[in-house]
Amino acid sequence: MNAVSQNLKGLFIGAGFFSRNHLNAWAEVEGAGIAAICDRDPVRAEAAAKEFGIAEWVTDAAVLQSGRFDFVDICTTMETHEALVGLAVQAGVPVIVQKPFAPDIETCLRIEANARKAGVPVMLHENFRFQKIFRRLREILSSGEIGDITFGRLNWRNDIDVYTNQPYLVETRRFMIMDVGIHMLDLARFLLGDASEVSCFNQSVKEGIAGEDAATMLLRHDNKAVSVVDVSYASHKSPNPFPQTLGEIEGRLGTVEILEGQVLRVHTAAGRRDEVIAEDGRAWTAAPWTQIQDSVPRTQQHFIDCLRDGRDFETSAQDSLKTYALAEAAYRSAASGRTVGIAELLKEA
Ligand code: NAD
Ligand code: 89V
Repeated sequence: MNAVSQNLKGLFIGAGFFSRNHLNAWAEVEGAGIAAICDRDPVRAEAAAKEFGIAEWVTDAAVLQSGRFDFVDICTTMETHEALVGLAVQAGVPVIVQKPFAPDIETCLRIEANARKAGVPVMLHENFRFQKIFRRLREILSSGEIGDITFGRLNWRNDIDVYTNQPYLVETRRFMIMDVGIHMLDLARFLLGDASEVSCFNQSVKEGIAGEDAATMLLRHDNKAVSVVDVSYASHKSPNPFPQTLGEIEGRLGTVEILEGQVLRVHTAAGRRDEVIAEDGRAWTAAPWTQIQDSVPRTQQHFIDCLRDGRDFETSAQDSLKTYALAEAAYRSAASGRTVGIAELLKEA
């Protein structure tokens, strides 16, 4: 039962494919609860309200104007985000909004500027950095055990049938970089620091899709580290490594490999050790999605904790502009064959 807490009351928008993970997670989050669910499809809205014990269901997000909500969780696809975040900003309601923020950097800049000018906090629900394995990897890197970071490789390559659950991806022109590349670019910034230049090659491998389903990006980070970020839904391996991000981070004193089975393999002069990151073991998670599902309560708890304490979100809209500028630079690099800097893109605000 989703007992709406005596604390912050939320509106949830978007009872589609991924919403179950958000709604299961909200039942765990301390200090907040979902008071109403909105979907433009009344059948979906009513069914989700019934399944998750949510008192009210509606089909029009204009309910944000009612003054009854302390926050809104927007779990819809990217082309709807400017309008829905705009409604929340107009109503002065803080927002957590699913990735991708918006299809292009211009729209991301517009949404962020509108919210900032109104003083309404907006967080991107970008949950890969909230996966347990990457929280632990960040701790190891911050400890200095492998020294200053010099190189990183992050890859997400599999052939999961993503199209059955998310059919809109077949028609999405900016597909792989915006769907999964954005997770990798945020991870690259989280693990290696901000980046300022991108070179990218895109591929469209699967027949009949509108956009790219594979992308290989080379990043130059501000600390002079270099990273290779590659993503593909057209890579055939058995067992299928979905939804694991694999790779390695190299430093002046050692390396941490990110291996299958959620293993961090730490190599230093002192020797080599494996850290196996265990899943949380929730009743509502299930293979192969568990690694992603476990990150959702952690992401949403971060949003609520920061909201209550008045702290900046790790993935605030303002900070995330640097991730979306990297995605925009990747598309412009793939189209032009040039390396593209993000400074010029962020200046377009
Ligand atoms: P979906 O299309 O299955 O569901 C979206 C729902 O929102 C639909 O039911 C639709 O009717 C509703 N909707 C759209 N516009 C609306 C509006 N203006 N008012 C009310 N309802 C509206 O989408 P999905 O597959 O659940 O994905 C949603 C978002 O989550 C996407 O941006 C996707 O990239 C992201 N996603 C993230 C993760 C992750 O966090 N790791 C995983 C999968 C999907
Ligand atoms: O996480 C996501 O954004 C989904 C995926 C299939 C990668 O899990 O699209």
